Amino acid sequence: MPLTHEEFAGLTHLGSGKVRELFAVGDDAVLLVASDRISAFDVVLPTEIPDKGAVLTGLSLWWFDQLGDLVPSHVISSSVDEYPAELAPYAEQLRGRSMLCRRLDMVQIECVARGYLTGSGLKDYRRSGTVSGHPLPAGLEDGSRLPNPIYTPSTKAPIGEHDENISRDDAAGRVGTELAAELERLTLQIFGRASDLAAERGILLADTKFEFGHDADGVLRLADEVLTPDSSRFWPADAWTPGGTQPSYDKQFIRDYLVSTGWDRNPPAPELPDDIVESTRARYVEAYERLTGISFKDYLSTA
Ligand code: Q0N
Repeated sequence: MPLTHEEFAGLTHLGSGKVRELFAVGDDAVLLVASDRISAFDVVLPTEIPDKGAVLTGLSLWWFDQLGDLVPSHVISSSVDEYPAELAPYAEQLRGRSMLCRRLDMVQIECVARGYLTGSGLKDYRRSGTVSGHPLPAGLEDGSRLPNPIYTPSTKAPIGEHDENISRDDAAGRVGTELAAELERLTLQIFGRASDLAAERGILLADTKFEFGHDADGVLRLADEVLTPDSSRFWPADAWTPGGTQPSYDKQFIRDYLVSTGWDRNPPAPELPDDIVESTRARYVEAYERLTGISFKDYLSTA
């Protein structure tokens, strides 16, 4: 069954991403739900990838666990059987793909770390030689590894628009000097730990985006989903060749298929054939299993 917020008619809907939904649970909690929807070339496709929402949720939960000594997370529980009674009617739609989280006061910037140059970072570099005010060496190409990972905060753009990289001074102006410094420190520390671990498992973490917020006690917590292929660029390490677009760990079969159809990249996108759906599903499960060392079936059986 497809997942849209209409299926959770009894809950207070707080917001939607391209492929995720956020609901209020009482006054102090939220429910983050990851659908099986997928986007490519910035368009949500009409075909879902079975279990994608569960894979991304399972990965996020595993990372929150790995990072717990660096920063606390917003997660309260991901065991549907422990959720408040008002969620019981939706238990089977939520199992594996949802997280009950503390309701935070969200920091109003996106915290991005980049280990490799691509996307908006590459665009800014080509215009100015810098990204978020970091001067970079000359001669870098699409996919180049940066001398050191950099922190490139950005604005939170409304859906349909793109986040804009901002300087660290601009970030400090928006959130305050002290918090800006803490966000930078945490973002680079988390990114360093995660990219080392992923690289050991054959996956390059090109860049990633974190969101933070403060809880009712003023404690800064890591929020949203983290270090998933939707919030990050995952590249297969064995195919990395700077100087052009790198293959995507998760979406490359879909991109190649869509290009082969001659689709002009304007909505609506074409439906995906079954073999593309199945190979993409397998890639997501493979990413989960490679990174975590846990079988995806085992994850589902504990959710
Ligand atoms: C929150 N987002 C961005 C649309 C928005 N724990 C939290 N408490 C309060 N607000 C948020 C969180 C979290 N995480 C996060 N907006 C508000 C992410 N998307 C997710 C999907 O729906």
